[in-house]
Amino acid sequence: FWLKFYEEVRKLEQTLVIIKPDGVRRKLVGKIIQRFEERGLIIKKMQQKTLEQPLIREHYAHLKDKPFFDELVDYMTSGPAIVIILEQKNVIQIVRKMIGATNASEAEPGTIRGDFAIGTPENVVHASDSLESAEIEIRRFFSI
Ligand code: IDP
Repeated sequence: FWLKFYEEVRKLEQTLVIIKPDGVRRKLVGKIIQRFEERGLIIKKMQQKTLEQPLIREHYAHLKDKPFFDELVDYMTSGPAIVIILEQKNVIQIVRKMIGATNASEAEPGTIRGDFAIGTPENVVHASDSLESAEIEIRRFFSI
């Protein structure tokens, strides 16, 4: 029993999700969280906070040379966001599929962006895209 239990627990993965300021402003928090719960994903931590500029500049450092970088930083720091750690088997890939493509025009209906987003940078949610970035982002946004 214990060996099986240990093996099941070991397979669990965690990802970092952010309901971005437009999602909070538009009161979509309940609907978005409901989707994750209905899918069977476990909320390990959840906190509302207004994200600080240096944190967001670090988080989006890979985009710092893009023409929309300043607009992106202003948007992400424009009001309260909800940061969430979700846990489940294969949760990183599952949540990336659930949020849909970055650009609203390419996001499939049924995905969070496909149902709620109209453009960029305001695309409602963020989710980690790999095991490596999930670990970094969980530490970054929860300082653990
Ligand atoms: P992701 O959020 O789907 O992982 P990234 O390419 O890492 O996609 O982009 C990060 C965020 O930057 C996007 O979620 C969006 O808010 C913003 N963004 C991406 N491309 C554009 C753009 O062409 N114009 C404005 N904002 C953009």
